Amino acid sequence: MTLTPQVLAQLEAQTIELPSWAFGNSGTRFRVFTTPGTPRTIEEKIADAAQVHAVTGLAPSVALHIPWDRVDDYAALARFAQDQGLTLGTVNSNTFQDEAYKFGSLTHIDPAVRRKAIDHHFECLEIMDTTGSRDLKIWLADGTNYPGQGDLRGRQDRLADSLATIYARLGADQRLVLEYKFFEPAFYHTDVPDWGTSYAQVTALGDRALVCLDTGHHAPGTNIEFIVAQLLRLGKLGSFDFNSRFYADDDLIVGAADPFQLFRILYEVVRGGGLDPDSGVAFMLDQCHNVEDKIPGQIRSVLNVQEMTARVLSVDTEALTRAQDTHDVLGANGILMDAFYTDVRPDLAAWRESRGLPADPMAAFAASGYHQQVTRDRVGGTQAGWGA
Ligand code: PSV
Ligand code: MN
Ligand code: MN
Repeated sequence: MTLTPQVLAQLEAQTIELPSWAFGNSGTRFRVFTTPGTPRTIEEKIADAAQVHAVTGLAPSVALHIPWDRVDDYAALARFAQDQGLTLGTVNSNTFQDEAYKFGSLTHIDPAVRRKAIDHHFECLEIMDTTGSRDLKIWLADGTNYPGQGDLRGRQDRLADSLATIYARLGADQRLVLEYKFFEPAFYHTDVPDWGTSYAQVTALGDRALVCLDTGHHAPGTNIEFIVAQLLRLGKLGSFDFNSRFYADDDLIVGAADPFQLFRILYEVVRGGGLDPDSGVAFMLDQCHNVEDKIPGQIRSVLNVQEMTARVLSVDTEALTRAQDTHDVLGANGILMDAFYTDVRPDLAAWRESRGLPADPMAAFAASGYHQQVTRDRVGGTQAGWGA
């Protein structure tokens, strides 16, 4: 075993929240491919998420997206999740699919549209009251396509007002996390493009407002781990939306495109105390599976995060600090790379088995027959899709 009992104890406390929308069909603007057995309801999405947790022990909660996952009875939904061994987690608002929001939502020039968007967030908070969810996640599609189209400064001011109105409604145990994204669907400017803007806006709100970092929302070449280090230093890193990207906001399996980047990000998480259970940093996936099977896609994703966390936890931090402090440039780099290149998979498989989990969760799910079963059962109705 290269993983010490101390490392394993830290890994045991790690949880990663799954996005309900990962289980629906999704695609690009060119085509949404369908998969037999895809859920038609939020209950079916939760049942699929439970499969991920059952074979990994890593994913005990599911994030909702409203209105995609709107139901009449959220208490019943929470009970349903509980029966499946899960809890309902972050509630994601959605002000990006309504005609009224063509020119903005929380930033809109028209107070009636802003009111509508604020009321939508109040609905999300009421859902959270019922489900016991802690976090309200806000990502806005607000922005403009052409220079001069809108007043950048006025939009920031209106955003601040709208967010303050929402923040004032948060329960004592609830938090608001504001996600940034530098482009898309608006192309010239977005109203929360970067961590600095998100930080400025949430700092003005108060202690229970934090930044959400979606790993896919940065320009190519951005040093994301530096942002992680800075936000942890400032006490304002609320949550992660993990995924990976090659070119745009691809929402691919975390750690698939650039495992080393995931390692570097998680190194700063650990370094900054973000893995400590009381740090308040929430680990979530925000992914879509366009051509691969969805449940195995989610299983692979949480395992990638766990595996990379294990490698990070095996960094010889004392030796690293010594090398850094004595300006041993290549020595320090070598210590980090040694951990990155350590294959922890056999250790993790053995540890899983020792906890009553399958050594190989991907194989266990494939052998379970669940996919074949839901393919037979889920006939009729409309398969869930990204945005429905
Ligand atoms: C926007 O690109 C985003 O990352 C936000 O988190 C949304 O809630 C999510 O995608 C929806 O898929
Ligand atoms: Mn996201
Ligand atoms: Mn995104």
